[in-house]
Amino acid sequence: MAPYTITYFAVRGRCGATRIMLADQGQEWKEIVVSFEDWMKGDLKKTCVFGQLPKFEDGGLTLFQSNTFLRHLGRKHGAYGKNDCEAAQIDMFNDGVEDLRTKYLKMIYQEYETGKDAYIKDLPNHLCKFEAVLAKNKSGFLVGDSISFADYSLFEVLLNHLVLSPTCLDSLPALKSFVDTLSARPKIKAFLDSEDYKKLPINGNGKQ
Ligand code: 0HH
Repeated sequence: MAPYTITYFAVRGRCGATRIMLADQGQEWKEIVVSFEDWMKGDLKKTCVFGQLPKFEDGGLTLFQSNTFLRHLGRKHGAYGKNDCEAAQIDMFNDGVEDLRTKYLKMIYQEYETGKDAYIKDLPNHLCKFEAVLAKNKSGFLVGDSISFADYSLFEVLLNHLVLSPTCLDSLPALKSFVDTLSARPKIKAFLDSEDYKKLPINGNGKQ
């Protein structure tokens, strides 16, 4: 039986990075898909600590907050650095990715028609920060010489941005190489090629 369960709407949304991480770590998981109609009944919402999905279960442990899922999996599967200093840096970069994800989601859900062009124009100012980190570290990962949960989160946010603006990495060679390398990891490649991944829209409002 799969040890992990994700309960969420039928989107990649805030579980995109978790799913990619689970796939790359060779883990199996069960998906419970919640329809808009079922969610609106309110019973499930009442059981969610912050009144929102996704929910992540690891045996008897129930978690909410998507970045918490990544941290939990990072601890369990050796993707949280080699020591406390690396772990702190991984937290820092994951928080940086979260800042970018939040800006992206605000644009997608609240100002797609009015704000998309300005968002794309401003994007290099955000992406160049990650470009500098990867160019300096040289290992191909954000921190140290092995993959961490922050790498999966950055990778997934970049995949979404490449859909929004296919040329957004053209002048950012370290980020381009990062995406190419992670996309080619066999278990990630198999997952990204799967119907399970492809059938889900990126966002819940059809914008991407
Ligand atoms: N900080 C939380 C995390 O990272 C944020 C969770 C969140 O925003 O896990 N949850 C949203 C759904 S994510 C939620 O539960 C966006 C996906 C939208 C897909 C369509 C949703 C249709 C259902 C109405 N939202 C529902 C709510 O707040 O009642």
